[in-house]
Amino acid sequence: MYLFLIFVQRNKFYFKIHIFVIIQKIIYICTPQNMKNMNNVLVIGASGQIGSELVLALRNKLGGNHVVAADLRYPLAAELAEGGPSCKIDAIQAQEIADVVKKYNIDTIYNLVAILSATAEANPMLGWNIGMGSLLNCLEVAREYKTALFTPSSIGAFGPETPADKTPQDTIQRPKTIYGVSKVAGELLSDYYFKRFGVDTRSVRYPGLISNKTLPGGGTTDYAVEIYYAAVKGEKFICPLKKGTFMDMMYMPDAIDAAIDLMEIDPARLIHRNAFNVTAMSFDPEIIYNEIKKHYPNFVMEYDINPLKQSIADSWPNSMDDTCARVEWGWNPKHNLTSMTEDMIKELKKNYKK
Ligand code: AKB
Repeated sequence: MYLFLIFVQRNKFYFKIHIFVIIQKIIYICTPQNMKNMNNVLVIGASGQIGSELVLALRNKLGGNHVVAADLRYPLAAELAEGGPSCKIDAIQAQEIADVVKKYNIDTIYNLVAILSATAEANPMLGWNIGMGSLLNCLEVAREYKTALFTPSSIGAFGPETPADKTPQDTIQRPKTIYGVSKVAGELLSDYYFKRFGVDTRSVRYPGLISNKTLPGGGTTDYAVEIYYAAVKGEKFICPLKKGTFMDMMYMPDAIDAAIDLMEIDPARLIHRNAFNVTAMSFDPEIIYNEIKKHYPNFVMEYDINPLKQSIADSWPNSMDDTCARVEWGWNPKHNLTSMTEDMIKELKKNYKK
């Protein structure tokens, strides 16, 4: 009995966490569901890091003909062009979006058009014009044609004044990058269109996304993808961020689930809309390096700090609290650093031999 009490005492913290998670799940399961159907979906930015995987997942679920893949870069890669309808859309031209929405009787738009943080910082006007221009056009089309709209936000929507650890859902948002400023403006505008016009806008604040299919471009979290490529190719990795720089991260299959699950959930369940904190893991360069070294013991990483990326990373959270997403729409990522690393290496090995 005495030993049992010591065991309970030592593990009290973990018991509390388990009970909390179980209560969340019970609340979620017991609340009646009235799923929102997506019938015909338009993905704008289909060739990008999220889009190229989201289109395939949606086609798998809804059928190829029900998912239109659109991008400025046209024609699309064979995998996207062959599985269903595809077209060229310049998201800065509202009429081009409206024409496709009309033609295919679209009820849900995924607007994935964005210039990532580091690139946007090098050309702020471009970052703002592309991010806000495409969003405003999508919001207007969504209002006119009564479609739902998903537009990702980011951990970039937070800034140095935000609590860095377990960043709450509702907190200070004073980002110091043009990317972050446009993400906060996007969250506010999307909430505005919901409240003022009833447009069904929904969004998540994505952390760094790690994919084995499409490379990101110009983001602050890109190192966490590039490090896997270096390891599998047998190259030395030069890390642009300092040891101790913690950021939230997520494996792409979880990011795709988030984008689909949120758009399907009964709207009556949503207290928040734009945008939900979602995360799957938080690590610094040393932690991911050591995880990869379990597979490649001779893998070498050196540091050459990129001051722009470092300053951006320093202004972002170390780890977010995503309880609201878990409670309101059942967010529950499947991958942690260990399972992601195993899968990344397995998949990349198919294309790159050491
Ligand atoms: C970036 O690094 O800019 C993006 C993001 C976290 O939004 N990956």
